[in-house]
Amino acid sequence: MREALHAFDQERLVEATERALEQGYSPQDLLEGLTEGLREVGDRFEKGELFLAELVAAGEAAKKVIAEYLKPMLEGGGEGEPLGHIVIGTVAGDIHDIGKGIVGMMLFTAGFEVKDLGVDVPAEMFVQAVREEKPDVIAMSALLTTTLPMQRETIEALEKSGLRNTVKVIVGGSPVTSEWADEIGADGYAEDAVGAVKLVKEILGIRE
Ligand code: B1M
Repeated sequence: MREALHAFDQERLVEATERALEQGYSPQDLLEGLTEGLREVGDRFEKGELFLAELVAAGEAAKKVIAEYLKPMLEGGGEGEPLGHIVIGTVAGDIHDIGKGIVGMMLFTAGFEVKDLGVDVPAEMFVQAVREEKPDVIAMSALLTTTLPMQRETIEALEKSGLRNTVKVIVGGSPVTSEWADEIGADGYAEDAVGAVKLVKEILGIRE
């Protein structure tokens, strides 16, 4: 799968995914592999070894495999009363959605109701969602150093609207750190999707 991602070869990635699933790898294993592969592709892009079109092709191939193979296998949640309501989105100016999608999927699988606002979500849209949906948690993803400040702006907009203390806020994405989360007054930071589920349970006082 990693080789197929590096070759931006969607067909080969699909074949490798099918083979890995036949061999008994879990969807979680494959998500981990895809994440690692995409990270390497990103590093090559950063070094100038790849063109943007190649970055796009690798991202599209990973999204196809997630949507068509892994997501249907993971969608076992949703039975009974949800453990809580989550609103998730990628902040304004940022269109990266693969990681956000995985976090949302894992939260759903764990038993939460998840409303996905999509990508490039302005602060006002998060505020409106809090007003209308009354979620327990807002989960904001940011993948660019230039869009990190939008997490802060969204928290500030929640404060201005008087809704900040009605909702917990968690942040994540590769440039996010726990120091950043503290600095902007978020309620928590998770490094990955598994961590995000743990964190949400922790801040909502849900015992494993
Ligand atoms: Co972009 N991109 N990209 N990109 N891209 C990065 C992020 C980059 C690090 C690549 C690099 O140069 N090394 C770099 C950012 C550098 C920086 O800011 N320091 C970069 C850049 C520069 C750009 C553009 C500016 C390129 C350009 O146009 N010149 C542009 C920006 C567009 C925009 O958003 N305005 C751009 C565009 C794109 C594509 C569209 C081609 C594509 C995105 C496709 C899509 O998402 N639909 C893309 C991709 C694929 C990447 C890399 C290669 C992979 C991202 C990814 O999906 N990873 C990425 C390199 C990298 O991340 N090292 C890169 C897999 C995913 C599962 O991991 O998203 O980290 P991740 O999510 C993880 C955790 O971070 C965490 O859990 C997830 C699962 O474990 N997590 C959360 C994420 N959100 C969370 C929220 C939480 C908790 C945990 O709670 C709220």
